[in-house]
Amino acid sequence: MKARFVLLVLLAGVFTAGLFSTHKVKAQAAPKRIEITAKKFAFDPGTVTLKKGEPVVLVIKSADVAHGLRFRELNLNVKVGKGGTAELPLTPDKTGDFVGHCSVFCGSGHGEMTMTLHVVD
Ligand SMILES: [Cu+2]
Repeated sequence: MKARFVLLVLLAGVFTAGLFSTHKVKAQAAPKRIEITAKKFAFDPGTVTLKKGEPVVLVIKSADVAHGLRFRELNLNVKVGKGGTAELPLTPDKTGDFVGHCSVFCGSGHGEMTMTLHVVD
């Protein structure tokens, strides 16, 4: 009984510490969240402009089947389930245009399903 109480207190402590650290991160600088809808066979918006060195989170929502988004050059890949949402945190460290492709086969137009990250200084 006593052991169980100690465990509860420990768990509560860990949980509280977790909450605090989350708040700290948010207080510093919450990365900008950019919502992108993926549907057969396009991403909307098709181009997103980012600033080099500025952390963002791409929030990718599927409006139909499972999709993915891969930026080979940036070594990034994320998969989105049918009707689901996935988050892709990234901080671009070079300028230029990076073309991402759908990385989950989704039908006849899959090969043309792309979007561009336009990274500026
Ligand atoms: Cu696809």
